[in-house]
Amino acid sequence: MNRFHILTLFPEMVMDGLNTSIIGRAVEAGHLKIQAVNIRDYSQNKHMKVDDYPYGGGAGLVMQPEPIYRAYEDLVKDMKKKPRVIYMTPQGRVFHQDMAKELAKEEELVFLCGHYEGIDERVLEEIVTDYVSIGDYVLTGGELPAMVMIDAISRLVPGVLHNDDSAGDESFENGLLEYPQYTRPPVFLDKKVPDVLLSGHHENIRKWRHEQSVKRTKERRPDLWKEYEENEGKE
Ligand code: 9D3
Repeated sequence: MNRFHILTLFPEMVMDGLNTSIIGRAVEAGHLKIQAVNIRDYSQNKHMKVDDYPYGGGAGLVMQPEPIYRAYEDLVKDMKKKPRVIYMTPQGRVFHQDMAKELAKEEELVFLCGHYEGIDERVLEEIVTDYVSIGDYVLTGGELPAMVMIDAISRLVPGVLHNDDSAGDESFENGLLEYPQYTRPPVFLDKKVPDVLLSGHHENIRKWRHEQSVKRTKERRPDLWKEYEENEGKE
C-alpha cells in the first residue's frame, strides 16, 4: 500500500484527475491511497490568505511559509518516519523512469505544489527533500506535474497493473521504444498486418519486434539509441 499526499491550493483538481481511470481503480482496490490537502485550510488569517507580496519587490505573490508548514506538521504527526517531500518546481531535477522506480519503493510520499511566483524559501529549506521538474516547459503550477509523477509511480506499485505487461518489453524498460502493434481487421485501408505476426512462428515474431524497436528508436529517439548502443553488453 503506497500513500500519496499532495499539498496544494487546488485539491479538487488533483483528486478529480487521479480518481479517474486505472489509478482510481487501484485506489478502490486498496493498492494506493491518495490524499489532497488544501493548504488554505491551514491559514490562520481571517481571510484565509496564503500568499503575500515578495520582499524586495517584483511581480506576483509568494506563498507564505506558515500554512504550508502547519499542513506538513499535521501530515507527518501520523507517520512512523519523516517522508520524502517532493517540491514540484521548474528548478528541479527532471523526472524520468528510474526516479519513478526509486520513488515507488517509498511507503509515503508528499508532493508540494506551488502556484503564483513560488514559495517562501525558508519552508522549502525546512521540509523539502527532493526538487523535481517534469521537463523544460513552463506550466502554471505544480499540480499537473504531481499528477504526472503519481501516475508514473502508481503503475509500478505491485497489483496496480493486473496484467503481466508490468515490466518486460515496455518503452524505457529495455532502453528501446516499443514495436508497432496490430489487431483486427487483417486489412485496413489496403494495409495488411505484417505476415510474420500471423505466422504463429514465435521466434520470428520476437526477432521482427526487436528489429522494429531498433528501427523506431533510431528514427524517433536518436538520443535513446545512442545510450542503448553505449550500454550494450553492460547491465
Ligand atoms: C516566476 C515565474 N517563472 C519564471 C518563468 C518561474 C515559474 C515558476 C513556477 C514558472 C512556472 C511555474 C509553475 N510551474 C511549476 O510549478 C512546475 C513545473 C513547470 O512549470 N514545468 C515543468 N515542471 C514543473 S514542476 C512544477
